[in-house]
Amino acid sequence: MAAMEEWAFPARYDQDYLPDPDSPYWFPVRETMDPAERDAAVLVRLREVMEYAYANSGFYRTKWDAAGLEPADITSFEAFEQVPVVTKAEMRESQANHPPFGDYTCVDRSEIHHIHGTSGTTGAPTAFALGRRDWEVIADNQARILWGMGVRPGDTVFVAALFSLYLGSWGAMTAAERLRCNVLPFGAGAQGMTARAVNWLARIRPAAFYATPSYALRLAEVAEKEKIDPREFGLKVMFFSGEPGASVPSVRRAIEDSFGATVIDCGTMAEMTPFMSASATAGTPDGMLLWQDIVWHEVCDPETFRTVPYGSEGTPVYTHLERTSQPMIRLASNDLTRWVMEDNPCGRTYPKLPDGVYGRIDDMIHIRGENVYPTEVDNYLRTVENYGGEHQIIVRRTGSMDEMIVRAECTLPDGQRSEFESSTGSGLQSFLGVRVTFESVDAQTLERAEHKSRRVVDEREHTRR
Ligand code: 8LH
Repeated sequence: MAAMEEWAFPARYDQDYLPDPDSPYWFPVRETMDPAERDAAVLVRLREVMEYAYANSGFYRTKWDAAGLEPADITSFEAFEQVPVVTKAEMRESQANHPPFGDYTCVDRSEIHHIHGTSGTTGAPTAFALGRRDWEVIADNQARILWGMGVRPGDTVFVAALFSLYLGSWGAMTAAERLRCNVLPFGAGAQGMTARAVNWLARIRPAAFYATPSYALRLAEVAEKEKIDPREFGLKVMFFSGEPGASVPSVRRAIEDSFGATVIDCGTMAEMTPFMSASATAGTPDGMLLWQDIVWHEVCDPETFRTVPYGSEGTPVYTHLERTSQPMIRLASNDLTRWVMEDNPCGRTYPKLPDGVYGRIDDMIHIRGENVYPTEVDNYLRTVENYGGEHQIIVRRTGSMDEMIVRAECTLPDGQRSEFESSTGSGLQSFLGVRVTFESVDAQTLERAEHKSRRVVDEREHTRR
């Protein structure tokens, strides 16, 4: 077997490299090799990354000393699964005790190239410090993944996501730059910006587009108001991250139908940038492949953090194989997914998340002994005629019982909605398998997301919200 291309730690990629224009792969060996051979190389790498982190970060040294393990012990994946996971709470604590970037940061402040952060409005934000060298490696890795999606040098990439603390937009932009695309860093979130985006898209006709799935649907609505058919934008590929949607069948279909483009799901977490390491490809456009030679993805039991067998559901746990500034080693995502290992039509030998990431464990609604994912409500409502495109899920405690109220927009005038309400309510109830109180409101009255949607209002006292 030929050697894995540019496989070294710390990583440094040839910045002039571009694949053969006819190749669907950026690195044919790394992407199509026997997975067992790739895993063997990854195991050696995991030890190297752990040695690096042990030598350069008080956080990991203390954590692993307490667990009684050291990097040299990692001689098998079973041993690696004993490495305790890192939680977001630990990172916040580390940053509080070792401000501003925490003692899991392994490089000097002078080497930091970008600072990003969590954008939540409550609680202390977490800062992401990305090294100069890491930034280059991130660009290279994600350019490779964009190549896999079918984006090519010279293509215009329209980035319609927030350009501030959010890493998604910056990650898409640097990747497109490395790929020698022309980038339109349009952004999102300012007053009137969506209507302007519609006009720019119609004028520039980019090949590729990046945003959150909710924002793409919002854009389609605004285009309709502006009397522009989004198909006229001529988009070839639309890639999405940040929230479930691109793998939710009816949401995916709605985007494909509106824009006439291939929809690609990607994304892990900001901490894990290059976050596109879970991504579909042009040849395998459904679900997400796990690019195991960029980030090591495990799908684990949420209690034990041991991997679950292929075919099973669990929570993703991520490990960087190439980052040196804030390497994440077994970062617990708190998300939910299912993984499989099968032949991928694109020829890449990576495992796959066939249904994407369905949502966060914290966002799952537990109602009368049943679990409901908010994305299931979305998936159902988008198949209903006269649905107005937005909804809210209210979870309330009445006495000792939990109650779920779904409030959905309807395009019919008030007074002509009784059939819509009764059939959608009962349809939703049988789709979810739980009792639902269903209400309708006028179309265009619920708030649209400019970034990630937040549709659940959980009024129960005992919940974390
Ligand atoms: C997703 C997905 C997806 C992210 N399907 N859920 O966009 C990628 C990065 C930059 C990002 O969004 O990071 P952030 O803000 O830390 O949020 C991470 C969470 O977002 C992740 O844990 C998931 O819950 C969600 N997410 N991409 C479903 N393709």
